[in-house]
Amino acid sequence: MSGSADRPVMLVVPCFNEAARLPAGELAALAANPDVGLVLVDDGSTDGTLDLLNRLAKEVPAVAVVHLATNQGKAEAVRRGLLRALEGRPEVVGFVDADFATPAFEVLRLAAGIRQPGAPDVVIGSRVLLSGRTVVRRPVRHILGRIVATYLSLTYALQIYDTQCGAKLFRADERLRHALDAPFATRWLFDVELLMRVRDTPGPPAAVREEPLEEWRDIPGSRLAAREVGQVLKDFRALHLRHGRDSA
Ligand SMILES: Nc1nc2c(ncn2[C@@H]2O[C@H](COP(=O)(O)OP(=O)(O)O)[C@@H](O)[C@H]2O)c(=O)[nH]1
Ligand SMILES: [Mg+2]
Repeated sequence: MSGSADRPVMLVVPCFNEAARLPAGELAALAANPDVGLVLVDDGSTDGTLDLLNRLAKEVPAVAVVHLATNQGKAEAVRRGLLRALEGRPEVVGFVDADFATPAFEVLRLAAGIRQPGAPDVVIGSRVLLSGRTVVRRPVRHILGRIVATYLSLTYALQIYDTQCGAKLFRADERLRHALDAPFATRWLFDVELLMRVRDTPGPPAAVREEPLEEWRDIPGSRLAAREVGQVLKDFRALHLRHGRDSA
């Protein structure tokens, strides 16, 4: 780990072979906010991502880098980044995909929402194609994504329209620390596993607010390759084994 980024809002960006795709402008837009720090996690990349992240951390004080020597997958990359982010005792932590399909201004809006008095404990972005908003998804991904999100929400009684949007923010409290103690059983459906862990931690119920995004764009170059389909199926099974008892 390098750099010292600690700020009230700490955002984790998992990066696996992102050297050609990482949008410097979006990172700069986030890091320009004096309340925001970034934890960029290199997930065992083989394409020069680590050098790029280290250069950024040298140039921008609000950027820290976590280096995972071997590829662990997005779930573990995010978990390790969040654990690093929590070390500085921020108010809020969150994560966002390296392609910034959720643009920086939207991430900042979600962060502002969770810092208001009486705000919820968790704020998540939601890709709802409402009139007047820009939500651009390829039809096949849109349909498959809707099926997966609807299934997960109903099966685990989450009442969340879009469980899989890449932008999620959390109040940095003990409940979240506890939820991040152990590695996730899932590799791709970890968002749902994390939300269930937060929900199932003893104490007052966590308030979750889903925020429809003004703008979200599917960015080409998804790192979720077709060969990961088998892993996604394994994730469904892992969720079922651990949380089947919660089924509605
Ligand atoms: N595919 C993949 N992505 C990873 C991994 N580790 C971290 N990531 C990051 O997880 C995010 C996945 O987003 P993306 O590839 O756009 O997937 P999408 O959800 O299909 O659009 C990116 O920021 C990746 O760099 C990994 O092992 N595999
Ligand atoms: Mg993407």
